[in-house]
Formats: sequence, structure tokens, C-alpha cells
Amino acid sequence: MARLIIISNRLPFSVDRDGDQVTIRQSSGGLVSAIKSYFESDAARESNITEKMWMGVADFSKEDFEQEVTPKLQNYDFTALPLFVDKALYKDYYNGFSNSTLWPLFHYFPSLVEYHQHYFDAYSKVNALFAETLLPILRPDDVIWIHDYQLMLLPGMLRARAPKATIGFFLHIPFPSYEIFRTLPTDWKMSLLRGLMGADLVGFHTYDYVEHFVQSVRMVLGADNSFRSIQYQNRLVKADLFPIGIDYKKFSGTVNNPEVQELRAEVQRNFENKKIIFSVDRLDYTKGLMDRLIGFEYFLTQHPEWQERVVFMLNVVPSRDDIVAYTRRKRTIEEKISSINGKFSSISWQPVIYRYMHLPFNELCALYQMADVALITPLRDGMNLVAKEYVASTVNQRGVLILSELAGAASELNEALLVNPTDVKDVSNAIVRALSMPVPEQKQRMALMQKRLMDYDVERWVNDFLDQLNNVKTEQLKQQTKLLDDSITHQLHEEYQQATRRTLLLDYDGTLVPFARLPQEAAPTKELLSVLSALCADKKNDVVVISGREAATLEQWLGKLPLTLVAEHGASYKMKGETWFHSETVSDKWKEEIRPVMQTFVSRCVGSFVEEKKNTIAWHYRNTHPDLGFSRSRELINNLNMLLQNTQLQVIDGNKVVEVRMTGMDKGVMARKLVQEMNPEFVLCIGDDTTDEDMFKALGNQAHTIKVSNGPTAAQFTVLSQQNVLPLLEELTLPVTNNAYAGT
Ligand code: GDG
Repeated sequence: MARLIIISNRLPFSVDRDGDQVTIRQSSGGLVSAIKSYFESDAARESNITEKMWMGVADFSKEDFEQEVTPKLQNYDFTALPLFVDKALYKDYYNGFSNSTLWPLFHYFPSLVEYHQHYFDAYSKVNALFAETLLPILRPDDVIWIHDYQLMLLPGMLRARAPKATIGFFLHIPFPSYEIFRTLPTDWKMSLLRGLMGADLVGFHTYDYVEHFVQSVRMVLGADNSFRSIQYQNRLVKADLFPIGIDYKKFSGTVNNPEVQELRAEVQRNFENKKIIFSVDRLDYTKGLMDRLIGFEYFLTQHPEWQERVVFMLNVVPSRDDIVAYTRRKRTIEEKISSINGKFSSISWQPVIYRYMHLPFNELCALYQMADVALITPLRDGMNLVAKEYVASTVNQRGVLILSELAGAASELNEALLVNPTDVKDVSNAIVRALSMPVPEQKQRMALMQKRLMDYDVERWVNDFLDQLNNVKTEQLKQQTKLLDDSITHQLHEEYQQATRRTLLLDYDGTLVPFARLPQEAAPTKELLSVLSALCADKKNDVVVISGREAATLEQWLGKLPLTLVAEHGASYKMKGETWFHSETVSDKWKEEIRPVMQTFVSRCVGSFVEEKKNTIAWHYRNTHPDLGFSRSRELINNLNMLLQNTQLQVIDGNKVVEVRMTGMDKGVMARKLVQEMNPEFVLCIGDDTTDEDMFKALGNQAHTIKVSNGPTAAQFTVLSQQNVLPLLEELTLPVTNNAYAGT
């Protein structure tokens, strides 16, 4: 029986105490109804998740929880795991780091960001408190789903103590571009990213946020990615987009609710012959309330024909009113509203109807339904559910949505009138267009948006996320089963010892030695020379170092050992005890065309350089800015592929190197040829690069193939790092003792 453990900053209910009377109020937030409807769906019934638990900070005492809340929760379909946090600590964690550092920064308000070490320390402490509370009760098959920016360190903290746990994380706010994210102090930004990388799946609302996150991980943690898959500390982590949906039926269904109908009639009576522009948001500087009012004022000034014929119902919901940045804003907004009303009102008309309160749900729906226009213009918003709820609520598909292009929802709701929220003319023009839009066009636009929201509703969203989380676990498992563990090493060792003839095919860079900044700096270490000597000393062995390097370098570094050396992927080779053989090069002329192309890329990418070998020419970008190097390498490959069409040359996309060489000359061809000639009973082939994949494929089951480092490979097994290779080779030369593998 698996449990789904949802973790968010707050529990999904609050407790009111009035003297001896204690009542529980379930929150009506999107996440709560999302999870609720998921559990009522077929998908949940078909999954193996049977229990759900919600963890979050409690706004009630421990005593109330035990005596009052627990018995009342019997009626709910989840168990609660409350966290009791000291008030001062909570303030620094929540009002402090969460809402005065992360929130403004991630919404592109760098000037509002407060940088205080004690805020970050409180944030770490509360995240750790979550981890410590959960870990003792965690079961192996639990599925943990952590929500939002208040808990970005938690996945990493859980992973450290529960390495096999299934952990998903979803960020409800934007993930900013790297240029913004990098302004955080190094220690904080590394901790935040390491924290997130503790999850198996990290979800965002939009494609851009995913891209920003992956880029930050690459730049700050140096972790390589292939699209949205990141290999980090030998684990696969996926980042993906899951644009949150709404409980569509809940909103569309209120049209026939009698109380909502009554409220609609009342609005109708009070605003007869007036068009209604509507908005509702929390009081937050990200929601663009001030710019919206300025835009509305500009509209009234530029279009006096609309005066007396339109009202703007501006609903603001109190939020975070103990943070100065919020209270100050309330004042200025209210001043602006007064000034607009003072300037334009008449005896029978007031342009802005302002309310500062949380509207009851039915009233919210009635207003959605009565609004001719919804004016939703945040300066930044992770998604914005209000926009989606408005679309779902409209009666007979009448109404027009004006939406900020800076809200995540804009990437899904293309049929809205998209505006730049700070561009007053743009906002004003959109209002005019919306107010005069013919009904058939309104319907057409609404129908398309409604279909999309109906298809990907909140239930689908939860389903999709949990499905993907499950898929990542399966993929990780596949990678793990390939990992060369003690028992496979034992088996290899025994086969090695029993064989009378053996061939060992070993790549050089990244396999026998770690990568160096410059190719000439990767000379063999003493340890490597001693391991190779020990292998060569055994008469049963043919040891082959097979590399993309030039013959002269291999000769200089390894020429004294009784090895077979293969240079430039097979273009030159020296069989053990013999002299070098260099295959005929038709001509070197082809390099003249490639060289200038590669040189252009050297000047376009600082730190890159060209290496010319006898049969190949290569552009190295290991020492460049990681992102620039990578993107230039894609361009170069593209250019080269076009240039080399219908030639005998091929482009190799190697490990931080792009190489051009003659076709037909690859390590796979050479490896097969050597194995045929040497005719061994035991073949071991180890490599790390794209070019080594040619060997793995060519040898297939004829050999034991091992890839250094994780990632997709044709090899049978993987070892996690170059540092595992020499100990493995050394071990093969020793006699098999069962004790060495005790515990396998
Ligand atoms: C964060 C991200 C992302 C609002 N006023 C009233 C009321 N509401 C309800 C709405 C809606 C919700 O609150 C607001 O959701 P938003 O998405 O607009 O904004 P945030 O609260 O900032 O949420 C945001 C979201 O997480 C989900 O991932 O979309 O970008 O910032 O559901 O209906 N409900 C009632 N009365 C009100 O006065 N009853």
C-alpha cells in the first residue's frame, strides 16, 4: 500500500478557536482541490496509492491538534502531519527568505530582494525540520510530492538520508533566467539547486522556466543535461513542464447554482447598461495592480465615449500584510483609485468599484460570469489561475480575457488579448477592442480556450506529474541495473582468471586518465603505468590502448610498454612488439576546408582551440563558458554537416570536442579487427566517449563492455567514474578470493 505524501508550506486547513469552540476550515486553494479531485478519479483508483498524507506548518497548537483536530479529521480523506515551528523562526523563514528574497527575485523584482544571512539560516532550519519530522515515518514505497519555493532545500535533505525515496518537486512560481538567479550569493544558489536536484522530477509551469532551471544547474552545479534529463551525482533527474490546470467542472458547474444565479441578478440590476471589467488578485506587487489602474485611467482619458458606460470592479485580496513592501503598496493603490474616481466620477457613475477582501466562492463565480472583460495583467506570474477560472466560468462563452504576456498562462491561452502590462497604450487598446468585440468572435476565442482547459484540467495535471515521476524511477532503475556491482565484478574476475587468452581494449582519455584542461597535460600517472605493466606482464594478455590521440603522443607516453597502441581511432596502430603502421591518407587537402571553419569558431568562443592530428582535425571546447561552448558546438556540427555532404568525411560529436575524420575509420572497425586477429577467450572493453560507443556496438556480446559514467550507452555495464577504472583493472590481476566479494 503506497502513500502519497504532499508537502507544502501550510496544511490544507486552518483551525479557528472561539473560546471552547474549535472549527476546522478546509482551504479552497487550487492544490487542495487538485489533489482531492485526483483521488476521486479513475486514475487514482488504478494506481497503487491508497493513502494520502499532508504535511505542513500548523497554525494551531500541539494540544489542539491532539485533542480537537485529530478527531475532527476523521471525516477527511487524508491524514495530517503538522509541523510546529517557533514563531520567530517561522517569520524569518516565511516573511524573510521565502517572501522577501526568493519571491521578489523569482518574479524579476531584484530591487526588492533582501539579502540577510539569518533569513537563509532560518529557511534552512525550517526545511531541515520538515525533513527530520518526515524521515522517521517514511516507508520505502511512499511517493513524496513537495510544493513550492518555501521548500526548495527539502528534496536534497530527504535524499541525503533516504537515497532511494521517490521525490517529486513542483515550483508554482516562475524560475527566473540565469542572469537573475546568479545574483544570489554563491552558497545560497548552490544550496537551492542542490536541494532541488535531490528530487527525481522537478516540475514547472512553462517551457521557459524549465530551460532557465536547466541552464542554472549547468552553470552553477556544472551538471550536464541532455534535453530535460540531468545526470547529477550519478542519478538521473528530470525537469519538465506541467502547466497546472483548474477544476474545470467546479467553475463551469456554478452557472446553474441558485445562489450564484441570484447574485448575478443582483449585479445585473445594479449595473444595468454598463459593461463590467473585472479583476481579482492577492495584494502583491507582482500582480501589476498599479499599472493596471494607470492603463484603465489612460483608457478613460483617451476614450471619453466609454465614460459612464463601463465600471472596473477591482477586487484585492489581503495578503502578506506583515511585510512592508506589501502594506506600502496598498496605500499607493488606494490613492490611485481615489484619484481616478475623483477625476472621472459623476453623480450617477463611479468608474472603479474597489473591494479589499476575500470574496465568498459563489460571489467570485457570479462576478466571473457577469464580467464582460477580465483584465488580468500581472507583471510576472508563475501561471495565474484566475485567468483560467474566468474562461471556465463564462456563460454561453461570452466575455473577453485580457491577459498579461508575462503570466505563465499566456503560453496556453493564446486566444486571449495578450498585452504588455506596463504598456498603457497596449492595455488601453486591448480594453477598447475587448469592449467592442463581436459576440461570434468572443465565442470562438472562448471555445478554443475552454477546450484546452477542459482537456488538461487539474486532475490530468496531478496524473501527469505522478506518471512522469514513476517513469523517472523506472529509468533510474534501468541505469542502476547496468551498474557494475560487486557480484558482476566477481564474475568478470573469475572469467578473466579462467581464460587462457585475453584481449583488453582500453580507451585513454576519460578512461585511463581523467580529462585535463589541455590535451598535452594528460600524461599517464605512475599508478596507471604500474597497472598497465602488471597487465602486460601476464603472457595471456593482449593489452590494447585505443585512442583518438596521435601516434606520436601515444608512443611518447606508452611506447615503452609491451602494448598494442591504436591512434587516431584506428588510422595508425602499432601491434605489440612491432613498429607503427599508418594507413594511407589520400591527401591532407580536405583539412584546408575544415580548418578555417574551426578557426572561426575559435574566435567566436573564447577558450576553444583547434588540434590537428595526422588524420583528424578537432575543435576542443572543454575550457569555454559551458553554455556558449555547447551552443557553438551545435552550430559548428551543423555547419560541418552541411559542408561535408557527399564527402568521405564524418563529424564526431565527442566529449567537449568536435572532430572531423575520414569515414570508415572508427574504433569499432579496429576493435573488431583486433579481436578477430587475437582470437581471445575473454574480451574486456572500457571507454567513456561517443567514439567508444562504436566499439561497444561492434563487439556486442563478444566482449564485456563497460562505459565510464552514467548515461545512455550500448555497453553492458557502467562504472560511475574514471576513478573506478584502475582499481578494477588492478583487481583483475590478483587471484580471486571469495572474501573480496563478501556481502554480495
Ligand atoms: C501561485 C502562483 C500560480 C483569489 N481571490 C479570491 C479567490 N482567489 C483564488 C482564485 C485562484 C487563487 O485564489 C489565486 O491563484 P493565482 O494563480 O491567481 O495566484 P497565486 O495565489 O499567486 O498562486 C501562481 C498558482 O500558485 C498555482 O500554481 O498560478 O502563478 O503565484 O484559484 O480563485 N478565491 C475566493 N475569493 C477571492 O477573493 N474564493
